[in-house]
Amino acid sequence: KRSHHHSVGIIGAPFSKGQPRDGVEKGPDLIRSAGLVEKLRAQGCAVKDYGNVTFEEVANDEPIGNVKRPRAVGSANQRLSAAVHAVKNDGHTCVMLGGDHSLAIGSIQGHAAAKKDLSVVWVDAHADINTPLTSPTGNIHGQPMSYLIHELHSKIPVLPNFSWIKPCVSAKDIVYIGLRDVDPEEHHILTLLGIKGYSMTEVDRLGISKVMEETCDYIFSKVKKPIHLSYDIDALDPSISPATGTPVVGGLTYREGVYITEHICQTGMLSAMDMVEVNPKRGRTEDEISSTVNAAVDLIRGCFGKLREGNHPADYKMPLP
Ligand code: B3U
Ligand code: MN
Ligand code: MN
Repeated sequence: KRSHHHSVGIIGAPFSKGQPRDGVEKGPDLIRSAGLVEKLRAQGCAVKDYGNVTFEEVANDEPIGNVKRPRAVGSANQRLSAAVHAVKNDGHTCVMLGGDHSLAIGSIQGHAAAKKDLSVVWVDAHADINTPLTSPTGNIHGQPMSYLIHELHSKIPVLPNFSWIKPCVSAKDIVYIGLRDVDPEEHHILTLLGIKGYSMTEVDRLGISKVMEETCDYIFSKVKKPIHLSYDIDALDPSISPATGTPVVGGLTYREGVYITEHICQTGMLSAMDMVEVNPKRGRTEDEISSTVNAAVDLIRGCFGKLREGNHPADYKMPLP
Protein backbone atom coordinates (compact mmCIF):
# COMPACT_ATOMS: atom_id res chain seq x y z
CA LYS A 1 0.00 0.00 0.00
CA ARG A 2 1.69 3.19 -1.21
CA SER A 3 0.90 6.81 -1.89
CA HIS A 4 -0.80 6.92 1.50
CA HIS A 5 -0.73 10.60 2.45
CA HIS A 6 1.08 11.10 5.75
CA SER A 7 0.76 14.36 7.64
CA VAL A 8 3.74 14.73 9.96
CA GLY A 9 4.28 17.25 12.79
CA ILE A 10 7.84 17.50 14.10
CA ILE A 11 8.79 18.70 17.60
CA GLY A 12 12.39 19.05 18.76
CA ALA A 13 13.20 18.50 22.43
CA PRO A 14 16.83 19.53 23.02
CA PHE A 15 17.05 18.16 26.55
CA SER A 16 19.72 16.05 28.23
CA LYS A 17 19.08 16.12 31.99
CA GLY A 18 17.55 12.64 32.17
CA GLN A 19 21.12 11.34 31.99
CA PRO A 20 24.64 12.63 32.71
CA ARG A 21 26.25 13.04 29.25
CA ASP A 22 26.27 16.35 27.32
CA GLY A 23 25.55 16.39 23.62
CA VAL A 24 22.23 14.55 23.38
CA GLU A 25 20.46 17.97 23.40
CA LYS A 26 22.00 18.50 19.94
CA GLY A 27 19.95 15.61 18.51
CA PRO A 28 16.97 17.56 17.12
CA ASP A 29 18.96 20.13 15.14
CA LEU A 30 21.40 17.51 13.88
CA ILE A 31 18.61 15.26 12.64
CA ARG A 32 17.02 18.26 10.89
CA SER A 33 20.40 19.22 9.36
CA ALA A 34 20.59 15.75 7.81
CA GLY A 35 17.55 16.74 5.71
CA LEU A 36 14.69 15.08 7.59
CA VAL A 37 11.96 17.53 6.52
CA GLU A 38 13.04 17.66 2.85
CA LYS A 39 13.37 13.88 2.65
CA LEU A 40 9.92 13.30 4.16
CA ARG A 41 8.42 15.79 1.68
CA ALA A 42 10.26 14.11 -1.20
CA GLN A 43 8.58 10.81 -0.30
CA GLY A 44 5.14 12.45 -0.35
CA CYS A 45 4.54 13.56 3.24
CA ALA A 46 2.99 16.86 4.30
CA VAL A 47 5.34 18.13 7.01
CA LYS A 48 5.01 20.89 9.58
CA ASP A 49 8.05 21.59 11.76
CA TYR A 50 6.92 23.06 15.10
CA GLY A 51 10.53 23.87 16.05
CA ASN A 52 12.10 23.15 19.40
CA VAL A 53 10.41 23.21 22.78
CA THR A 54 12.15 25.65 25.13
CA PHE A 55 12.84 24.50 28.64
CA GLU A 56 12.88 26.29 31.94
CA GLU A 57 16.19 26.70 33.83
CA VAL A 58 15.80 24.97 37.17
CA ALA A 59 18.06 26.12 40.01
CA ASN A 60 18.78 23.94 43.04
CA ASP A 61 17.65 20.68 41.50
CA GLU A 62 18.96 18.47 44.29
CA PRO A 63 18.46 14.70 44.00
CA ILE A 64 15.42 13.13 45.66
CA GLY A 65 16.73 9.85 47.03
CA ASN A 66 18.99 8.80 44.17
CA VAL A 67 16.82 10.37 41.44
CA LYS A 68 18.86 13.00 39.61
CA ARG A 69 17.46 16.36 38.40
CA PRO A 70 13.80 15.52 39.02
CA ARG A 71 12.57 19.14 38.83
CA ALA A 72 14.21 19.84 35.45
CA VAL A 73 12.98 16.54 34.00
CA GLY A 74 9.46 17.02 35.36
CA SER A 75 9.20 20.57 34.06
CA ALA A 76 10.69 19.78 30.62
CA ASN A 77 8.29 16.89 30.14
CA GLN A 78 5.29 19.00 31.15
CA ARG A 79 6.13 21.46 28.37
CA LEU A 80 6.81 18.68 25.87
CA SER A 81 3.52 17.02 26.77
CA ALA A 82 1.60 20.21 25.94
CA ALA A 83 3.50 20.55 22.63
CA VAL A 84 2.77 16.94 21.60
CA HIS A 85 -0.89 17.33 22.60
CA ALA A 86 -1.11 20.40 20.31
CA VAL A 87 0.48 18.57 17.36
CA LYS A 88 -2.00 15.72 17.79
CA ASN A 89 -4.91 18.16 18.01
CA ASP A 90 -3.73 19.65 14.69
CA GLY A 91 -4.23 16.18 13.22
CA HIS A 92 -0.64 15.16 12.52
CA THR A 93 1.34 12.07 13.32
CA CYS A 94 3.79 13.48 15.86
CA VAL A 95 7.55 12.98 15.58
CA MET A 96 9.43 13.95 18.76
CA LEU A 97 13.17 14.38 18.23
CA GLY A 98 15.20 13.98 21.45
CA GLY A 99 17.04 14.52 23.58
CA ASP A 100 17.31 11.68 26.04
CA HIS A 101 14.69 9.01 26.63
CA SER A 102 13.25 10.65 29.78
CA LEU A 103 11.31 12.71 27.19
CA ALA A 104 9.07 9.73 26.50
CA ILE A 105 7.23 10.72 29.68
CA GLY A 106 5.97 13.95 28.12
CA SER A 107 5.65 12.58 24.62
CA ILE A 108 3.46 9.64 25.64
CA GLN A 109 1.52 11.75 28.15
CA GLY A 110 0.75 14.41 25.52
CA HIS A 111 -0.16 11.73 23.00
CA ALA A 112 -2.46 10.01 25.51
CA ALA A 113 -4.16 13.35 26.28
CA ALA A 114 -5.25 13.51 22.63
CA LYS A 115 -5.87 9.80 21.98
CA LYS A 116 -7.37 7.57 24.66
CA ASP A 117 -5.99 4.03 24.84
CA LEU A 118 -2.58 3.81 23.20
CA SER A 119 -0.31 0.90 22.56
CA VAL A 120 3.41 1.48 23.00
CA VAL A 121 6.12 -0.22 20.94
CA TRP A 122 9.43 0.46 22.72
CA VAL A 123 12.51 -0.29 20.61
CA ASP A 124 15.59 -0.10 22.81
CA ALA A 125 18.58 -2.03 24.18
CA HIS A 126 17.18 -1.06 27.60
CA ALA A 127 13.75 -1.46 29.20
CA ASP A 128 13.73 2.04 30.81
CA ILE A 129 11.23 0.76 33.39
CA ASN A 130 13.14 1.31 36.65
CA THR A 131 11.09 3.06 39.32
CA PRO A 132 12.75 5.90 41.27
CA LEU A 133 13.29 3.31 44.03
CA THR A 134 14.79 0.52 41.89
CA SER A 135 17.02 2.66 39.65
CA PRO A 136 20.69 1.72 40.05
CA THR A 137 21.86 5.03 38.49
CA GLY A 138 19.19 7.58 39.42
CA ASN A 139 19.06 8.66 35.76
CA ILE A 140 15.47 9.29 34.73
CA HIS A 141 16.09 8.17 31.12
CA GLY A 142 16.22 4.66 32.61
CA GLN A 143 12.78 5.16 34.26
CA PRO A 144 10.21 6.76 31.90
CA MET A 145 7.95 3.72 31.49
CA SER A 146 7.50 3.37 35.26
CA TYR A 147 5.70 6.74 35.50
CA LEU A 148 3.31 5.89 32.66
CA ILE A 149 2.06 2.40 33.52
CA HIS A 150 -1.18 2.11 35.53
CA GLU A 151 -0.02 -1.07 37.26
CA LEU A 152 3.12 0.61 38.69
CA HIS A 153 1.41 3.74 39.99
CA SER A 154 1.37 2.58 43.63
CA LYS A 155 5.16 2.00 43.49
CA ILE A 156 6.04 5.55 42.39
CA PRO A 157 6.95 8.09 45.09
CA VAL A 158 5.94 11.73 44.70
CA LEU A 159 8.67 13.78 42.96
CA PRO A 160 8.78 17.58 42.52
CA ASN A 161 7.30 18.66 39.14
CA PHE A 162 5.92 15.17 38.50
CA SER A 163 2.44 15.59 39.98
CA TRP A 164 0.90 16.45 36.54
CA ILE A 165 1.75 12.97 35.24
CA LYS A 166 -1.19 10.55 35.09
CA PRO A 167 -0.48 6.90 34.27
CA CYS A 168 -1.91 6.33 30.80
CA VAL A 169 -0.68 2.96 29.50
CA SER A 170 -1.67 -0.57 30.53
CA ALA A 171 1.01 -3.23 30.91
CA LYS A 172 -0.79 -5.38 28.33
CA ASP A 173 -0.50 -2.66 25.67
CA ILE A 174 3.32 -2.53 25.65
CA VAL A 175 5.80 -4.45 23.49
CA TYR A 176 9.58 -4.19 23.83
CA ILE A 177 11.93 -5.00 20.95
CA GLY A 178 15.73 -5.20 21.04
CA LEU A 179 16.36 -5.68 24.77
CA ARG A 180 19.87 -6.74 25.77
CA ASP A 181 20.75 -4.71 28.88
CA VAL A 182 18.05 -5.12 31.53
CA ASP A 183 18.63 -4.58 35.27
CA PRO A 184 17.50 -7.36 37.67
CA GLU A 185 14.85 -5.06 39.17
CA GLU A 186 13.55 -4.23 35.69
CA HIS A 187 13.42 -7.91 34.81
CA HIS A 188 11.32 -8.50 37.92
CA ILE A 189 8.88 -5.72 36.90
CA LEU A 190 8.58 -7.03 33.33
CA THR A 191 7.83 -10.55 34.62
CA LEU A 192 5.48 -9.40 37.40
CA LEU A 193 3.36 -7.35 34.99
CA GLY A 194 3.61 -9.93 32.19
CA ILE A 195 4.90 -7.33 29.74
CA LYS A 196 5.50 -8.62 26.22
CA GLY A 197 9.05 -8.31 24.96
CA TYR A 198 11.41 -9.53 22.27
CA SER A 199 15.01 -9.50 23.44
CA MET A 200 17.79 -9.82 20.87
CA THR A 201 17.64 -13.57 21.53
CA GLU A 202 14.03 -13.65 20.28
CA VAL A 203 14.97 -11.48 17.31
CA ASP A 204 17.66 -14.07 16.49
CA ARG A 205 15.31 -17.02 17.05
CA LEU A 206 12.26 -15.77 15.18
CA GLY A 207 13.65 -13.25 12.72
CA ILE A 208 12.45 -9.66 12.65
CA SER A 209 9.49 -10.33 10.31
CA LYS A 210 7.96 -12.86 12.74
CA VAL A 211 8.69 -10.53 15.67
CA MET A 212 6.76 -7.73 13.94
CA GLU A 213 3.90 -10.02 12.88
CA GLU A 214 3.54 -11.23 16.48
CA THR A 215 3.91 -7.70 17.87
CA CYS A 216 1.03 -6.43 15.76
CA ASP A 217 -1.16 -9.51 16.42
CA TYR A 218 -0.58 -8.84 20.12
CA ILE A 219 -1.26 -5.09 20.20
CA PHE A 220 -4.27 -5.39 17.87
CA SER A 221 -5.72 -8.52 19.50
CA LYS A 222 -8.78 -6.67 20.88
CA VAL A 223 -9.10 -3.28 19.16
CA LYS A 224 -6.83 -1.36 16.80
CA LYS A 225 -5.38 1.22 19.16
CA PRO A 226 -3.15 4.06 17.96
CA ILE A 227 0.54 3.20 18.22
CA HIS A 228 3.17 5.21 20.06
CA LEU A 229 6.58 4.06 18.73
CA SER A 230 9.41 5.04 21.07
CA TYR A 231 12.67 4.42 19.23
CA ASP A 232 15.96 4.64 21.13
CA ILE A 233 18.80 4.78 18.61
CA ASP A 234 20.83 2.48 20.91
CA ALA A 235 18.50 -0.36 19.87
CA LEU A 236 20.61 -0.52 16.71
CA ASP A 237 24.03 -2.13 16.87
CA PRO A 238 26.82 0.30 17.84
CA SER A 239 28.54 -0.51 14.53
CA ILE A 240 25.71 1.54 12.90
CA SER A 241 24.82 4.01 15.65
CA PRO A 242 27.87 4.49 17.88
CA ALA A 243 27.08 8.13 18.73
CA THR A 244 24.82 7.42 21.69
CA GLY A 245 25.22 7.59 25.46
CA THR A 246 25.03 3.92 26.39
CA PRO A 247 25.87 1.73 23.37
CA VAL A 248 25.45 -2.02 23.90
CA VAL A 249 27.00 -4.65 21.61
CA GLY A 250 24.82 -7.16 19.80
CA GLY A 251 22.05 -4.86 18.59
CA LEU A 252 19.66 -4.69 15.67
CA THR A 253 21.14 -4.50 12.19
CA TYR A 254 20.28 -1.46 10.06
CA ARG A 255 17.91 -3.68 8.06
CA GLU A 256 16.15 -5.08 11.13
CA GLY A 257 15.82 -1.56 12.52
CA VAL A 258 14.30 -0.25 9.28
CA TYR A 259 12.04 -3.30 8.90
CA ILE A 260 10.42 -2.47 12.26
CA THR A 261 9.49 0.99 10.95
CA GLU A 262 8.21 -0.35 7.62
CA HIS A 263 5.97 -2.85 9.38
CA ILE A 264 4.63 -0.25 11.81
CA CYS A 265 3.92 2.05 8.84
CA GLN A 266 1.95 -0.71 7.10
CA THR A 267 -0.44 -0.98 10.05
CA GLY A 268 -1.72 2.53 9.31
CA MET A 269 -1.99 3.04 13.09
CA LEU A 270 1.19 4.98 13.87
CA SER A 271 0.04 8.07 15.76
CA ALA A 272 3.24 9.38 17.38
CA MET A 273 6.89 8.44 17.59
CA ASP A 274 10.06 9.38 19.45
CA MET A 275 13.61 9.27 18.07
CA VAL A 276 15.94 9.67 21.04
CA GLU A 277 19.48 9.34 22.43
CA VAL A 278 21.40 10.51 19.33
CA ASN A 279 24.48 12.12 20.92
CA PRO A 280 27.10 13.58 18.54
CA LYS A 281 29.55 14.12 21.40
CA ARG A 282 29.71 10.34 21.87
CA GLY A 283 30.85 9.77 18.27
CA ARG A 284 34.64 9.44 17.96
CA THR A 285 34.76 10.50 14.28
CA GLU A 286 32.60 12.46 11.83
CA ASP A 287 31.69 9.12 10.20
CA GLU A 288 30.43 7.72 13.49
CA ILE A 289 28.26 10.80 13.96
CA SER A 290 26.87 10.83 10.41
CA SER A 291 26.19 7.08 10.45
CA THR A 292 24.15 7.49 13.64
CA VAL A 293 22.25 10.57 12.46
CA ASN A 294 21.54 9.10 9.00
CA ALA A 295 20.22 5.92 10.62
CA ALA A 296 17.87 8.04 12.76
CA VAL A 297 16.62 9.84 9.63
CA ASP A 298 16.10 6.56 7.75
CA LEU A 299 14.16 5.03 10.65
CA ILE A 300 11.83 8.04 10.69
CA ARG A 301 11.44 7.86 6.90
CA GLY A 302 10.56 4.17 7.19
CA CYS A 303 7.69 5.12 9.50
CA PHE A 304 6.20 7.35 6.80
CA GLY A 305 6.16 5.21 3.71
CA LYS A 306 9.72 5.13 2.43
CA LEU A 307 10.14 1.96 0.40
CA ARG A 308 13.51 0.36 -0.15
CA GLU A 309 12.54 -0.43 -3.77
CA GLY A 310 12.02 3.32 -4.22
CA ASN A 311 8.80 5.36 -4.09
CA HIS A 312 7.84 5.39 -7.76
CA PRO A 313 4.74 6.81 -9.45
CA ALA A 314 2.19 4.16 -10.49
CA ASP A 315 1.57 5.80 -13.90
CA TYR A 316 4.97 5.42 -15.51
CA LYS A 317 4.75 5.07 -19.33
CA MET A 318 7.46 3.11 -21.10
CA PRO A 319 9.11 5.09 -23.90
CA LEU A 320 8.11 3.62 -27.27
CA PRO A 321 10.66 3.11 -30.04
N1 B3U B 1 19.15 0.46 33.19
C1 B3U B 1 20.15 1.45 33.53
C2 B3U B 1 20.97 1.83 32.31
C3 B3U B 1 20.28 2.55 31.21
C4 B3U B 1 18.96 2.67 30.94
N2 B3U B 1 18.86 3.37 29.81
C5 B3U B 1 20.03 3.66 29.40
N3 B3U B 1 20.92 3.17 30.23
N4 B3U B 1 20.34 4.30 28.26
C6 B3U B 1 19.49 2.66 34.21
O1 B3U B 1 20.18 3.67 34.37
O2 B3U B 1 18.32 2.58 34.60
MN1 MN C 1 15.96 4.26 26.11
MN1 MN D 1 18.65 2.55 25.47
